[in-house]
Amino acid sequence: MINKPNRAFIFDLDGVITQTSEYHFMAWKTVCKKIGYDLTREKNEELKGVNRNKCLDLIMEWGKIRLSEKEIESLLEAKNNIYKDYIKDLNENDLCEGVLNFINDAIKNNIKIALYSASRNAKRILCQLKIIDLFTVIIDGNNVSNAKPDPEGFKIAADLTKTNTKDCVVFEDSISGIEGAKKLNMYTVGIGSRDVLKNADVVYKGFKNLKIKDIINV
Ligand code: B16
Ligand code: MG
Repeated sequence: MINKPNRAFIFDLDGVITQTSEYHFMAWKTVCKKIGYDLTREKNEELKGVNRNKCLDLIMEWGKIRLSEKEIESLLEAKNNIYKDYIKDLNENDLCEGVLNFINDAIKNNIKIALYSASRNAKRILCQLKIIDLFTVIIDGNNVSNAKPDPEGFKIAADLTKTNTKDCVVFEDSISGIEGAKKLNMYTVGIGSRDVLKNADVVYKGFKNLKIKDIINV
């Protein structure tokens, strides 16, 4: 008898499991104001999934702004402090609708659950949401040298769950995350809008009403 292959679901955090992506946007918007740049929602799509330092590099490039190393460091710290203030009361009520049921169903079907988030605040958020124990593997911004759209974090997640990359499904709300996972031929499920996540294999608005059998054969 042929065994079913090992399969893994790799979840992004911000914008997939919880709506902290809005807090990242608001924190960047405040920091951008200080340097005279008006960050639009449209431009913010390009910051999703992108690590903190690279976000500021992009903002400086878009606004043609030059800053000293010291100013950069201080703005990065300011952004993170504003963000951390937004998430200080985050709790299990802040899980996106349906995502917990979806993850629990996947576990019942012997699918490994991994997280790959660019955020260095990821573990703290998983603890606050009280879901950290559901993940077999957690990769965050502290564990990778190359940020999304580089596939490094996705590859580590596949290796640590002992899953072939072709048997991994990635749930992502960012253009950069979808691009990274596609480089490894992982199956990509965009969470958000089809207009933004043009390259995802399928796109859903969220996990409400989404079943595992809509994604893979169980
Ligand atoms: P931090 P994800 C990403 O998380 C966010 O989408 C992105 O907007 C943010 O800049 C990045 O984390 C870094 O976050 O400043 O907390 O380290 O979507 O990959 O879960
Ligand atoms: Mg995200």
